[in-house]
Amino acid sequence: MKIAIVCYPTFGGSGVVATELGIELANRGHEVHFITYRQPVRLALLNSNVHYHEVNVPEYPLFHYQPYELALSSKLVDMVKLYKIDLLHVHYAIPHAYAGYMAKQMLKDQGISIPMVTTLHGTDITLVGNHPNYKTAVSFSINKSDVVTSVSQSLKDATYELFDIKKEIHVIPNFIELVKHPLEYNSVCQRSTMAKQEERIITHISNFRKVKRIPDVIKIFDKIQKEIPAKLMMVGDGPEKVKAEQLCEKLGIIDKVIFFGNSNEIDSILSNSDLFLLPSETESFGLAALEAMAWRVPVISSNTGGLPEVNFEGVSGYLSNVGAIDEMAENAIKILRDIATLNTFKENALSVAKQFDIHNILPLYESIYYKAIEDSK
Ligand code: GMT
Repeated sequence: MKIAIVCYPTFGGSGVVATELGIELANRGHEVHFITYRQPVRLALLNSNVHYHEVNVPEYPLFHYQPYELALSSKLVDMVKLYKIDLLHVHYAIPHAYAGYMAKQMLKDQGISIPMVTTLHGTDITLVGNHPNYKTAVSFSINKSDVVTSVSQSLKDATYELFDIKKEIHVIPNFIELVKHPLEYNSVCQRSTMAKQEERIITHISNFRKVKRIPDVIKIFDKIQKEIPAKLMMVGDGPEKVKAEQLCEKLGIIDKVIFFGNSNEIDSILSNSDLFLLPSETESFGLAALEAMAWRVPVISSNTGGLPEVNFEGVSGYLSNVGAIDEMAENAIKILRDIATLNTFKENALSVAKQFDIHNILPLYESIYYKAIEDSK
Protein backbone atom coordinates (compact mmCIF):
# COMPACT_ATOMS: atom_id res chain seq x y z
CA MET A 1 0.00 0.00 0.00
CA LYS A 2 1.01 3.63 -0.46
CA ILE A 3 0.07 5.51 2.68
CA ALA A 4 0.27 9.25 3.43
CA ILE A 5 0.70 10.02 7.13
CA VAL A 6 -0.16 13.47 8.46
CA CYS A 7 0.97 14.27 12.01
CA TYR A 8 2.65 16.80 14.28
CA PRO A 9 6.40 16.39 13.86
CA THR A 10 7.22 17.37 17.45
CA PHE A 11 8.04 15.44 20.64
CA GLY A 12 4.29 15.06 21.43
CA GLY A 13 2.88 11.55 21.77
CA SER A 14 0.67 11.66 18.68
CA GLY A 15 3.64 12.52 16.46
CA VAL A 16 5.72 9.77 18.03
CA VAL A 17 2.98 7.17 17.46
CA ALA A 18 2.47 8.31 13.85
CA THR A 19 6.20 8.20 13.13
CA GLU A 20 6.80 4.78 14.70
CA LEU A 21 3.75 3.44 12.88
CA GLY A 22 5.02 4.78 9.54
CA ILE A 23 8.51 3.34 10.07
CA GLU A 24 7.12 -0.11 10.91
CA LEU A 25 4.69 -0.01 7.95
CA ALA A 26 7.69 0.76 5.73
CA ASN A 27 9.61 -2.17 7.29
CA ARG A 28 6.69 -4.36 6.27
CA GLY A 29 7.00 -3.25 2.65
CA HIS A 30 4.49 -0.42 2.44
CA GLU A 31 5.42 2.92 0.89
CA VAL A 32 4.95 5.65 3.48
CA HIS A 33 4.82 9.40 2.83
CA PHE A 34 5.00 11.72 5.86
CA ILE A 35 3.38 15.05 5.05
CA THR A 36 3.96 17.70 7.68
CA TYR A 37 5.66 21.06 8.33
CA ARG A 38 8.94 19.61 9.61
CA GLN A 39 10.65 16.24 9.50
CA PRO A 40 9.26 14.26 12.48
CA VAL A 41 11.77 14.13 15.36
CA ARG A 42 11.84 10.35 15.50
CA LEU A 43 12.21 9.97 11.74
CA ALA A 44 15.94 9.58 11.30
CA LEU A 45 16.32 7.79 8.00
CA LEU A 46 14.51 8.25 4.73
CA ASN A 47 14.67 5.43 2.16
CA SER A 48 12.77 4.10 -0.82
CA ASN A 49 9.83 3.21 1.45
CA VAL A 50 9.94 6.28 3.72
CA HIS A 51 9.41 9.70 2.17
CA TYR A 52 8.97 13.10 3.73
CA HIS A 53 7.20 16.03 2.06
CA GLU A 54 7.37 19.38 3.77
CA VAL A 55 4.34 21.65 3.94
CA ASN A 56 5.43 25.25 3.47
CA VAL A 57 3.21 28.13 4.45
CA PRO A 58 4.37 31.25 2.62
CA GLU A 59 4.42 34.38 4.80
CA TYR A 60 2.29 37.30 3.71
CA PRO A 61 1.84 40.58 5.64
CA LEU A 62 -1.95 40.40 5.38
CA PHE A 63 -2.06 37.11 7.29
CA HIS A 64 -2.37 37.43 11.02
CA TYR A 65 -2.64 33.61 11.16
CA GLN A 66 -0.80 31.53 8.57
CA PRO A 67 -3.28 29.32 6.65
CA TYR A 68 -1.61 25.95 7.41
CA GLU A 69 -4.70 23.85 6.65
CA LEU A 70 -4.86 25.35 3.17
CA ALA A 71 -1.21 24.58 2.44
CA LEU A 72 -1.57 21.07 3.95
CA SER A 73 -4.66 20.18 1.91
CA SER A 74 -3.01 21.46 -1.30
CA LYS A 75 0.12 19.44 -0.55
CA LEU A 76 -1.98 16.33 0.14
CA VAL A 77 -3.74 16.64 -3.21
CA ASP A 78 -0.42 17.13 -5.05
CA MET A 79 1.32 14.21 -3.31
CA VAL A 80 -1.63 11.82 -3.71
CA LYS A 81 -1.61 12.50 -7.45
CA LEU A 82 2.18 12.42 -7.85
CA TYR A 83 2.80 9.22 -5.85
CA LYS A 84 -0.55 7.54 -6.52
CA ILE A 85 -1.21 7.24 -2.80
CA ASP A 86 -3.91 4.76 -1.75
CA LEU A 87 -4.88 6.07 1.69
CA LEU A 88 -4.57 9.09 4.02
CA HIS A 89 -3.96 8.47 7.70
CA VAL A 90 -4.27 11.64 9.75
CA HIS A 91 -3.16 11.73 13.39
CA TYR A 92 -4.77 14.27 15.74
CA ALA A 93 -8.09 15.64 14.53
CA ILE A 94 -7.11 19.31 14.64
CA PRO A 95 -6.59 20.49 11.96
CA HIS A 96 -5.48 17.32 10.18
CA ALA A 97 -8.87 15.64 9.75
CA TYR A 98 -10.30 18.91 8.48
CA ALA A 99 -7.45 19.44 5.96
CA GLY A 100 -7.64 15.77 4.95
CA TYR A 101 -11.35 16.06 4.23
CA MET A 102 -10.76 19.14 2.05
CA ALA A 103 -8.06 17.23 0.14
CA LYS A 104 -10.46 14.32 -0.35
CA GLN A 105 -13.08 16.66 -1.78
CA MET A 106 -10.60 18.32 -4.15
CA LEU A 107 -9.43 14.90 -5.33
CA LYS A 108 -13.01 13.72 -5.78
CA ASP A 109 -13.56 16.68 -8.07
CA GLN A 110 -10.73 15.31 -10.20
CA GLY A 111 -12.18 11.80 -10.23
CA ILE A 112 -9.86 10.37 -7.54
CA SER A 113 -11.37 8.60 -4.56
CA ILE A 114 -9.13 8.12 -1.53
CA PRO A 115 -10.14 6.93 1.95
CA MET A 116 -9.12 8.82 5.09
CA VAL A 117 -8.41 7.20 8.46
CA THR A 118 -8.45 9.61 11.41
CA THR A 119 -6.76 8.63 14.67
CA LEU A 120 -7.87 10.53 17.76
CA HIS A 121 -5.08 10.93 20.30
CA GLY A 122 -6.47 12.77 23.30
CA THR A 123 -6.29 16.51 23.68
CA ASP A 124 -7.76 16.86 20.17
CA ILE A 125 -10.93 15.59 21.90
CA THR A 126 -10.64 16.30 25.60
CA LEU A 127 -8.99 19.71 25.85
CA VAL A 128 -8.62 21.51 22.53
CA GLY A 129 -11.19 19.87 20.26
CA ASN A 130 -13.93 20.36 22.79
CA HIS A 131 -13.45 24.13 22.82
CA PRO A 132 -16.61 25.82 21.43
CA ASN A 133 -14.49 27.59 18.79
CA TYR A 134 -13.42 24.26 17.29
CA LYS A 135 -16.17 21.82 18.20
CA THR A 136 -18.34 22.19 15.08
CA ALA A 137 -15.45 21.67 12.66
CA VAL A 138 -13.98 18.81 14.73
CA SER A 139 -17.34 16.94 14.83
CA PHE A 140 -17.77 17.49 11.11
CA SER A 141 -14.35 16.19 10.14
CA ILE A 142 -14.57 13.15 12.43
CA ASN A 143 -17.95 12.26 10.94
CA LYS A 144 -16.57 12.74 7.43
CA SER A 145 -13.58 10.44 8.02
CA ASP A 146 -13.94 7.02 6.40
CA VAL A 147 -12.56 5.25 9.46
CA VAL A 148 -12.02 6.65 12.95
CA THR A 149 -9.72 5.09 15.51
CA SER A 150 -8.94 6.10 19.09
CA VAL A 151 -5.95 5.11 21.17
CA SER A 152 -7.99 3.86 24.15
CA GLN A 153 -11.47 2.79 25.16
CA SER A 154 -11.58 5.76 27.50
CA LEU A 155 -10.93 8.18 24.63
CA LYS A 156 -13.60 6.47 22.53
CA ASP A 157 -16.13 6.92 25.37
CA ALA A 158 -15.08 10.57 25.82
CA THR A 159 -15.50 11.23 22.09
CA TYR A 160 -19.07 9.90 22.06
CA GLU A 161 -19.81 11.84 25.22
CA LEU A 162 -18.42 15.18 24.06
CA PHE A 163 -19.31 15.17 20.35
CA ASP A 164 -22.24 14.13 18.23
CA ILE A 165 -20.42 11.31 16.44
CA LYS A 166 -22.34 9.00 14.17
CA LYS A 167 -19.43 6.85 13.08
CA GLU A 168 -18.10 3.72 14.69
CA ILE A 169 -14.82 4.36 16.55
CA HIS A 170 -12.30 1.50 16.53
CA VAL A 171 -9.99 1.27 19.54
CA ILE A 172 -6.41 0.56 18.50
CA PRO A 173 -4.11 1.07 21.46
CA ASN A 174 -0.71 2.68 21.17
CA PHE A 175 2.20 0.32 20.84
CA ILE A 176 5.84 -0.10 21.65
CA GLU A 177 8.87 -1.59 19.98
CA LEU A 178 10.24 -3.83 22.70
CA VAL A 179 13.80 -3.11 23.63
CA LYS A 180 16.75 -5.12 24.78
CA HIS A 181 17.35 -5.88 28.44
CA PRO A 182 18.69 -2.74 30.12
CA LEU A 183 21.90 -4.59 31.01
CA GLU A 184 22.53 -5.39 27.32
CA TYR A 185 21.78 -1.85 26.25
CA ASN A 186 24.87 0.20 25.64
CA SER A 187 23.61 3.32 27.36
CA VAL A 188 25.04 6.57 26.03
CA CYS A 189 24.08 8.32 29.23
CA GLN A 190 25.87 6.41 32.02
CA ARG A 191 24.03 5.74 35.29
CA SER A 192 26.89 7.28 37.23
CA THR A 193 26.30 10.64 35.54
CA MET A 194 22.73 10.66 36.86
CA ALA A 195 22.94 9.25 40.38
CA LYS A 196 25.12 7.56 42.95
CA GLN A 197 25.03 3.77 43.18
CA GLU A 198 22.80 3.80 46.29
CA GLU A 199 20.29 6.29 44.84
CA ARG A 200 17.10 5.25 43.04
CA ILE A 201 16.46 6.98 39.72
CA ILE A 202 12.97 8.40 39.25
CA THR A 203 11.95 9.81 35.89
CA HIS A 204 9.25 11.99 34.35
CA ILE A 205 8.99 12.67 30.62
CA SER A 206 6.49 15.06 29.07
CA ASN A 207 5.95 18.30 27.22
CA PHE A 208 5.59 20.16 30.55
CA ARG A 209 2.08 21.42 29.92
CA LYS A 210 -0.36 22.12 32.77
CA VAL A 211 -2.22 18.86 32.05
CA LYS A 212 0.88 16.92 33.18
CA ARG A 213 0.68 18.39 36.74
CA ILE A 214 4.42 19.01 36.93
CA PRO A 215 4.26 20.43 40.51
CA ASP A 216 2.79 17.06 41.61
CA VAL A 217 5.77 15.24 40.07
CA ILE A 218 8.15 17.37 42.12
CA LYS A 219 6.14 17.14 45.34
CA ILE A 220 5.87 13.35 45.04
CA PHE A 221 9.62 13.13 44.48
CA ASP A 222 10.25 15.44 47.43
CA LYS A 223 8.36 13.04 49.70
CA ILE A 224 10.14 9.99 48.28
CA GLN A 225 13.63 11.44 48.68
CA LYS A 226 12.93 12.12 52.36
CA GLU A 227 12.62 8.34 52.87
CA ILE A 228 14.88 6.85 50.20
CA PRO A 229 18.03 8.24 48.55
CA ALA A 230 16.92 9.22 45.06
CA LYS A 231 17.39 11.50 42.07
CA LEU A 232 14.72 12.87 39.72
CA MET A 233 15.22 13.05 35.94
CA MET A 234 12.92 15.64 34.34
CA VAL A 235 12.92 15.12 30.59
CA GLY A 236 11.17 17.47 28.14
CA ASP A 237 10.35 21.10 27.77
CA GLY A 238 7.27 23.28 27.86
CA PRO A 239 5.45 26.12 29.59
CA GLU A 240 5.66 24.64 33.11
CA LYS A 241 9.42 24.05 33.14
CA VAL A 242 10.60 27.34 34.67
CA LYS A 243 8.04 27.06 37.47
CA ALA A 244 9.21 23.50 38.05
CA GLU A 245 12.81 24.64 38.50
CA GLN A 246 11.65 27.34 40.91
CA LEU A 247 9.67 24.81 42.96
CA CYS A 248 12.72 22.53 43.24
CA GLU A 249 14.74 25.52 44.41
CA LYS A 250 12.05 26.41 46.97
CA LEU A 251 11.90 22.85 48.32
CA GLY A 252 15.70 22.72 48.55
CA ILE A 253 15.99 19.73 46.21
CA ILE A 254 17.45 21.37 43.11
CA ASP A 255 20.71 19.39 43.51
CA LYS A 256 18.66 16.16 43.36
CA VAL A 257 16.85 16.99 40.12
CA ILE A 258 18.28 17.00 36.60
CA PHE A 259 16.36 18.93 33.93
CA PHE A 260 17.35 17.50 30.56
CA GLY A 261 15.08 19.54 28.24
CA ASN A 262 14.01 17.80 25.03
CA SER A 263 16.38 14.89 24.81
CA ASN A 264 17.27 12.28 22.25
CA GLU A 265 18.65 10.12 25.07
CA ILE A 266 15.26 8.94 26.33
CA ASP A 267 16.18 5.26 25.95
CA SER A 268 19.40 5.78 27.89
CA ILE A 269 17.60 7.58 30.69
CA LEU A 270 14.78 5.04 30.90
CA SER A 271 17.17 2.10 30.78
CA ASN A 272 18.69 3.41 34.02
CA SER A 273 15.43 4.36 35.74
CA ASP A 274 13.73 2.63 38.68
CA LEU A 275 10.38 4.41 38.65
CA PHE A 276 8.31 6.59 36.31
CA LEU A 277 5.92 9.31 37.52
CA LEU A 278 2.88 10.36 35.46
CA PRO A 279 0.34 12.13 37.71
CA SER A 280 -1.49 13.84 34.79
CA GLU A 281 -4.83 15.59 35.04
CA THR A 282 -5.97 13.64 31.99
CA GLU A 283 -4.20 11.21 29.69
CA SER A 284 -5.95 9.44 26.85
CA PHE A 285 -3.37 6.67 26.87
CA GLY A 286 -0.03 7.62 28.43
CA LEU A 287 2.52 6.56 25.84
CA ALA A 288 5.36 7.83 28.03
CA ALA A 289 4.31 5.34 30.73
CA LEU A 290 4.30 2.49 28.21
CA GLU A 291 7.74 3.50 26.95
CA ALA A 292 8.99 3.37 30.53
CA MET A 293 7.38 -0.04 31.14
CA ALA A 294 9.08 -1.42 28.03
CA TRP A 295 12.34 -0.57 29.81
CA ARG A 296 11.14 -2.48 32.91
CA VAL A 297 10.30 0.73 34.76
CA PRO A 298 7.23 0.56 37.04
CA VAL A 299 4.80 3.49 36.93
CA ILE A 300 3.10 5.65 39.53
CA SER A 301 0.27 7.43 37.74
CA SER A 302 -3.11 9.00 38.19
CA ASN A 303 -6.10 6.77 37.43
CA THR A 304 -7.50 9.13 34.83
CA GLY A 305 -8.52 8.55 31.18
CA GLY A 306 -6.79 5.63 29.50
CA LEU A 307 -4.07 5.18 32.11
CA PRO A 308 -5.79 2.18 33.80
CA GLU A 309 -5.74 0.48 30.37
CA VAL A 310 -1.91 0.68 30.36
CA ASN A 311 -0.71 0.75 33.97
CA PHE A 312 -2.19 -2.19 35.89
CA GLU A 313 -2.86 -1.52 39.57
CA GLY A 314 -0.49 -3.43 41.85
CA VAL A 315 1.15 -5.12 38.85
CA SER A 316 3.09 -2.65 36.70
CA GLY A 317 2.74 0.09 39.32
CA TYR A 318 -0.02 1.92 41.17
CA LEU A 319 -2.76 4.39 40.25
CA SER A 320 -4.29 7.11 42.44
CA ASN A 321 -6.81 9.88 42.10
CA VAL A 322 -5.57 13.03 40.38
CA GLY A 323 -3.73 15.18 42.95
CA ALA A 324 -3.37 12.41 45.58
CA ILE A 325 0.28 13.28 46.12
CA ASP A 326 0.66 11.57 49.53
CA GLU A 327 -0.77 8.28 48.26
CA MET A 328 1.38 8.39 45.13
CA ALA A 329 4.51 8.98 47.22
CA GLU A 330 3.56 6.14 49.62
CA ASN A 331 3.05 3.76 46.70
CA ALA A 332 6.34 4.82 45.16
CA ILE A 333 8.16 4.09 48.41
CA LYS A 334 6.39 0.71 48.62
CA ILE A 335 7.89 -0.20 45.22
CA LEU A 336 11.33 1.26 45.81
CA ARG A 337 12.03 0.30 49.39
CA ASP A 338 13.43 -3.19 48.82
CA ILE A 339 15.16 -4.61 45.79
CA ALA A 340 13.07 -7.80 45.61
CA THR A 341 9.81 -5.84 45.39
CA LEU A 342 11.34 -3.44 42.89
CA ASN A 343 12.52 -6.30 40.70
CA THR A 344 9.07 -7.91 40.75
CA PHE A 345 7.46 -4.66 39.63
CA LYS A 346 10.14 -4.24 36.96
CA GLU A 347 9.44 -7.69 35.48
CA ASN A 348 5.68 -7.08 35.69
CA ALA A 349 6.06 -3.73 33.91
CA LEU A 350 7.78 -5.47 31.02
CA SER A 351 5.14 -8.25 30.86
CA VAL A 352 2.35 -5.68 30.63
CA ALA A 353 4.29 -3.69 28.00
CA LYS A 354 4.57 -6.86 25.90
CA GLN A 355 0.81 -6.79 25.37
CA PHE A 356 1.38 -3.58 23.40
CA ASP A 357 4.13 -4.97 21.17
CA ILE A 358 4.07 -3.15 17.83
CA HIS A 359 3.98 -6.50 16.04
CA ASN A 360 0.60 -7.27 17.63
CA ILE A 361 -0.90 -3.83 17.08
CA LEU A 362 0.29 -2.92 13.57
CA PRO A 363 -1.79 -5.61 11.79
CA LEU A 364 -4.90 -3.97 13.29
CA TYR A 365 -4.07 -0.79 11.36
CA GLU A 366 -3.23 -2.75 8.22
CA SER A 367 -6.57 -4.55 8.19
CA ILE A 368 -8.42 -1.27 8.71
CA TYR A 369 -6.50 0.25 5.78
CA TYR A 370 -7.28 -2.67 3.44
CA LYS A 371 -10.97 -2.52 4.32
CA ALA A 372 -11.11 1.27 3.87
CA ILE A 373 -9.50 0.99 0.42
CA GLU A 374 -11.88 -1.82 -0.55
CA ASP A 375 -14.93 0.15 0.67
CA SER A 376 -13.86 3.28 -1.23
CA LYS A 377 -13.89 1.49 -4.61
O1 GMT B 1 -0.02 14.95 25.92
C1 GMT B 1 0.97 14.74 25.23
O2 GMT B 1 2.02 14.38 25.71
C2 GMT B 1 0.95 14.96 23.76
C3 GMT B 1 -0.30 14.44 23.15
C4 GMT B 1 -0.24 14.50 21.66
O3 GMT B 1 -1.31 14.49 21.12
O4 GMT B 1 0.77 14.58 21.01
O5 GMT B 1 -0.51 13.13 23.67
C5 GMT B 1 -1.76 12.50 23.53
O6 GMT B 1 -1.52 11.45 22.61
C6 GMT B 1 -0.62 10.44 23.05
C7 GMT B 1 -0.41 9.44 21.92
O7 GMT B 1 -1.59 8.81 21.54
C8 GMT B 1 -1.19 9.78 24.32
O8 GMT B 1 -0.31 8.77 24.77
C9 GMT B 1 -1.34 10.86 25.40
O9 GMT B 1 -1.96 10.26 26.52
C10 GMT B 1 -2.23 12.00 24.89
N1 GMT B 1 -2.20 13.09 25.87
C11 GMT B 1 -3.27 13.42 26.59
O10 GMT B 1 -4.35 12.87 26.50
C12 GMT B 1 -3.06 14.54 27.57
